[in-house]
Amino acid sequence: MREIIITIQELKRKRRAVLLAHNYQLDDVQAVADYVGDSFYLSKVAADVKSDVIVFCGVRFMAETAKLLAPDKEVLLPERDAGCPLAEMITAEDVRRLKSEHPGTPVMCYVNSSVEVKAESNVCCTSANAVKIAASLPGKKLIFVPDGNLGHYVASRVMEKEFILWPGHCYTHAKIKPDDVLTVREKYREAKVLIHPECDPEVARLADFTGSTSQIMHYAEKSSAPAFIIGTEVGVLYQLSAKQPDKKFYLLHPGLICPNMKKTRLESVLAALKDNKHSITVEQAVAAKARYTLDRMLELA
Ligand code: CIZ
Ligand code: SF4
Repeated sequence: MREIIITIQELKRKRRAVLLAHNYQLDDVQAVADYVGDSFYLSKVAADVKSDVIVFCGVRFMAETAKLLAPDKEVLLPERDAGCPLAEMITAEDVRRLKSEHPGTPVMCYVNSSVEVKAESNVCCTSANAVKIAASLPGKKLIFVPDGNLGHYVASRVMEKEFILWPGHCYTHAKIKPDDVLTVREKYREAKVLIHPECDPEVARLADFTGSTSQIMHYAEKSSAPAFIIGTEVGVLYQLSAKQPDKKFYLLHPGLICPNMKKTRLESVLAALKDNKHSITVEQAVAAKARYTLDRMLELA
């Protein structure tokens, strides 16, 4: 075993720490983690896990979510600048304006959002549970922020409601164009096309299946198809190929690499454990409201 991995394991034991890694992390970071999954699964782990320290290998909003759900634990984000541009596409002020324009309409925020935006919202969601939660909310109207593509997807599944959408998007997923799908379909005729709902709705429309990373993995596991074209970040290929070596997985677009997710390396994880980098704090003034929004998601999902 590589020396760095041995040292990480030792420090983990010494500090009573667990490593959580998102499905979009580098392969060797996923390999060393105690829990790997999507943000919904990792939120539940953070809320329940017995440890003193959580090292969150992901991006800032995920570590902040863990801190909101486990306020007594030390939550570390190994790379301080690992952010999510989509989460930064809306401010709490924008949400307040939307609410005043649509009085009484509930606000559902994607977990890819700041603590302040969560605090202004009524319920949070991830891509794995957004449809279920939207359908379970009372009323005929819903404000959905900040991902317009995911919002569009949810609206297409919850037809009885009117959706007020925000034009946020993920640069990585937005790279895929409908022509890319048609080209790969032509090349790999036997393959199923699996797409993340952060992609353009025109792209999602061409998919055999649209779902979150965990749902995409589940679909590929259950399907008898020999090959799959994956329309989400490249990190998911690690687990897909490791667990199903007899099936073929092709990335739909070479640009499906999230630069922020890829900032965390084994060296960052080691430094996080050694030097307590970077300790996450959330503003007390908004923590309780944001936590309520997350609790509501965990109840309804
Ligand atoms: O919810 C998540 O973890 C993200 C960012 C993607 C997905 O679909 O799992
Ligand atoms: Fe944000 Fe997109 Fe990266 Fe996910 S893949 S963390 S939505 S920038």
